[in-house]
Amino acid sequence: MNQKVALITGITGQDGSYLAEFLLKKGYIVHGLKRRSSLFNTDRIDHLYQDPHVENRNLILHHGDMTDSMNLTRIIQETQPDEIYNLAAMSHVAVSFETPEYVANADGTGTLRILEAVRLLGLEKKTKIYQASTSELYGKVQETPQKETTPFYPRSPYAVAKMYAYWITVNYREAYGMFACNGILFNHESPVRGETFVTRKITRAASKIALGLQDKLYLGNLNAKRDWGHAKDYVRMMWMILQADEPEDWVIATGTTTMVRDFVRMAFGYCGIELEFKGEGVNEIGVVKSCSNPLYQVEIGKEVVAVDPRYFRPTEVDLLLGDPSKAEQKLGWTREHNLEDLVNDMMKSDLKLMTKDVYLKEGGYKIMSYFE
Ligand code: NDP
Ligand code: GDR
Repeated sequence: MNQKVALITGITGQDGSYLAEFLLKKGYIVHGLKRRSSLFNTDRIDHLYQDPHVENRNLILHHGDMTDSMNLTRIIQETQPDEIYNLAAMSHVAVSFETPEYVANADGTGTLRILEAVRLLGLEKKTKIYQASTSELYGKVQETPQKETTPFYPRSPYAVAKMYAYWITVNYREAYGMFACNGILFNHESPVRGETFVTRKITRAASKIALGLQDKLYLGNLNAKRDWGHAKDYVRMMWMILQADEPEDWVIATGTTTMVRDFVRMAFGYCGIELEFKGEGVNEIGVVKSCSNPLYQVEIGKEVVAVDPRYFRPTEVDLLLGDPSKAEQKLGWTREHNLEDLVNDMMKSDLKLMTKDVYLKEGGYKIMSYFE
């Protein structure tokens, strides 16, 4: 049997890296779109890297950009993919308020470029397309929990761009009979989550504070509620969506929602540090109430969490809670990780990472001076 060929845009991101690993294990040839950058940007997929001088590689990277139609069309023509996973996007909601036009171009029109390239190349009947849609589409929510039929009300330039991408995917499916699907994914995280998303910012800071490498964690809205899942469970679902009998749109979520403040509590709790929150709004602080783990020397009563309004968004999404029952019932999707597993996985990884800094601080300077 011929090996299946997949093209992943955004392969260097969190989801792209897990998906590439997943598809390679399934025996796919995986092509990935990667941006040129002045520093190496392939950290998350370096463990999958194959020497370009070796024959029969099954992971091949191509330079490209979602804003460049000709580049995307050429790569699709050359790779003739059976499946395209369109994961590339400027994915940070807060940053999208600062770069709205770019986000419209990369996240919105970028999706059109992929769909149109497939059509122009006459691949409508061969190439299936997965579009990385988002729970941010629900924004100011009209119904809770949110499901496939819940109306959208986007609340950021990111969400508005993704709304265009959502509908153009539906339109190409209906107009040209393409197997093009939206996965409406609720927040999903992992040890390789970008460092400026709230969960990773928290697990990195909790690890550093526990190890005495940082004093305080500054956050924005502690009251926001999110339905957080594990990225590993979610990339499996992306693949399942393209193996379904019919092209459809699917909500992927855990069905539970948690406040940012409680995620903070859980992360510190992993280190045996109990926090107490005092005050309200911009004056709210988190102080250390107790510490049961002798490995971590944090002072009782120390203020370790504070609110900084610079992290507030001009328009916020207060509550997201997804209903994944369609995916569970029709595709048999199940999750292997709950929120506690996720926090543990992220904290374990970040503590390991930060411990390296402790060793470097203690012994590294001596080693460095040896080379000078
Ligand atoms: P990341 O931010 O971790 O990864 C985004 C990827 O897109 C990176 O590989 C990035 O490249 C690439 N990229 C950004 N802009 C461009 C561009 N102009 N041209 C080519 N590549 C580009 O996101 P995630 O992995 O978390 O998310 C994957 C997708 O799923 C995104 O579309 C996101 O919007 C969407 N999504 C994510 C959810 C989540 O909770 N994680 C939930 C719902 C949807 P580089 O590494 O060079 O920056
Ligand atoms: P989100 O994720 O906006 O939901 O988008 P993020 O982790 O950035 O924010 C979640 C919630 O936490 C609040 N928050 C903070 N957020 C950040 N980043 N930094 C802070 O200091 C902070 N303090 C509080 C936010 O206001 C928000 O309410 C993610 C991205 O992956 C999108 O690409 C994806 O589409 C959606 O999830 C589903």
